[in-house]
Amino acid sequence: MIPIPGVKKKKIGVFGLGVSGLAACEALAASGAQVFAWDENRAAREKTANTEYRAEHPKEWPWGELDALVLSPGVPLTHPRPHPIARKARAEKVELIGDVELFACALAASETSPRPRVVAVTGSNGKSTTTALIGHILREAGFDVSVGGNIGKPALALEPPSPGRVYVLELSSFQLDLTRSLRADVAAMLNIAPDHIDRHGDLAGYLAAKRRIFLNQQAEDTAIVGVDDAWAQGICAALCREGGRRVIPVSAEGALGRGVFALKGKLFCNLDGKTGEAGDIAHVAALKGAHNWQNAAAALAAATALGVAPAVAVRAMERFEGLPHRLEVVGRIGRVLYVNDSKATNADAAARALKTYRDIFWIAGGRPKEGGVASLRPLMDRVRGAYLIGEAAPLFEEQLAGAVPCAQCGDLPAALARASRDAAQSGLDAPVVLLAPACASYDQYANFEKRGEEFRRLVLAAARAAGEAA
Ligand code: UMA
Repeated sequence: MIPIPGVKKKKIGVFGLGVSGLAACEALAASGAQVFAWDENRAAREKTANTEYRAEHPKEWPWGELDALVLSPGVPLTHPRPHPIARKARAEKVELIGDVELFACALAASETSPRPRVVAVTGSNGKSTTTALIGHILREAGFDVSVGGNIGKPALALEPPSPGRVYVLELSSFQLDLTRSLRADVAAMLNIAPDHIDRHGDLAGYLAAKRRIFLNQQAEDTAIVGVDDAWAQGICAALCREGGRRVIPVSAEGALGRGVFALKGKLFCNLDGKTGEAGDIAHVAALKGAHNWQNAAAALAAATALGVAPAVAVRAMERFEGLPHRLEVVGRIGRVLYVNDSKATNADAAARALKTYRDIFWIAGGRPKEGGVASLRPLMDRVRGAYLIGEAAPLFEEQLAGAVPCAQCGDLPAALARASRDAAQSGLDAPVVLLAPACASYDQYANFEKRGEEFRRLVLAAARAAGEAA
């Protein structure tokens, strides 16, 4: 847990008692603050029953004396409309912050020497893999590393600052919206695809939130920016114009005059006027696909910014095992390969998964995002059948009509059974049953992890029944 200096005897509200809210309560209380906590969900409130921050309705809070309100990232700040608690805080002139802001303040106040450093990663897709990969490379290179943020472990639940420690944080646009003091020694923005527009109002709002990752950077800091989409290119150009930090462009689509790039799985660095090959990751199972090469290029740029030799970083990548729910190879039954990409919660992420394989029996659906899967029609030559589930199923069938045979399956177990049967009977050499929903999970699951876990559990049970080791 990270102690937070300067909050002793301060009165601080915490709204939302999920993992990040509870970590904030814990860190604030342990640092001497008086915490006022609440969550709209009774079960979440009950978790505070035997603590010094026992949940108390905000109507009872001493609003006039509150120094700040820590809002969970899932609580609407501005859109589709501000949550009443955010409106109340603004009316009472109480500052709204997130757990990452408390982390940033704690780090800024830390007297640890040499000071701990922060690598922060954002982007629409690939940020968890890149965050984990950077953590893995730095650990293998001998750094004392602590990995957290949106990837799962809340920033305030990480180990306290120690000399030379490197914090590698995945930051979502929701978290960045609630953070103003973070100074990232290395900040990476991988790519932009319209996502979470409902929460940011429009694309401009989403871009503005993402750009906050570069706030407070200084001359010796590094900004790493993916330049494979027009929006991120715009941000890269603006950062270069602004000056004040080192900017490293990264790409997986072509050679760069300056920057770090991947060509067919080979990684190259050109940071000092000459291009050098850092190594080849085409054979690394956990980094399959062009999108992962972009992640790897960004991770290589981050590692070199902290002084790791490019060849050392690439050797570490070869031992990277990947993350669950991100193109996770669950196993094989007969000739059929099963891949869990439950984290593909939007069309852009699903496109990356579809581009990685051929002869795909594709399970998609859930709660649809704006635009649905219309943009995926050009990839349907790789897909043998689409097995549709959840609220999105009728819309997706309409959008994919004529491009691929679609089956309305209702839920994941039914879709998996049907896709497995069709894949096994297809006579193809290497069919792939791929869960890449292009949707949020909330219509049928608590989160994308639960959805991916059910897929994995069902596949492993089927493998056992078939007498295979998966
Ligand atoms: N709540 C309310 N009222 C609301 C909304 C939420 O009371 O209007 C309460 C809920 O009842 C619940 C709590 O707030 O008890 C949930 O909080 P939360 O979902 O905002 O967050 P945490 O459990 O603290 O998890 C958050 C991130 N969640 C979100 O951003 C939605 C986690 O990212 C992150 O791993 C965790 O902090 C640790 O940093 C998840 C995520 O889905 C994986 N992120 C999005 C994404 O990746 O696309 C941004």
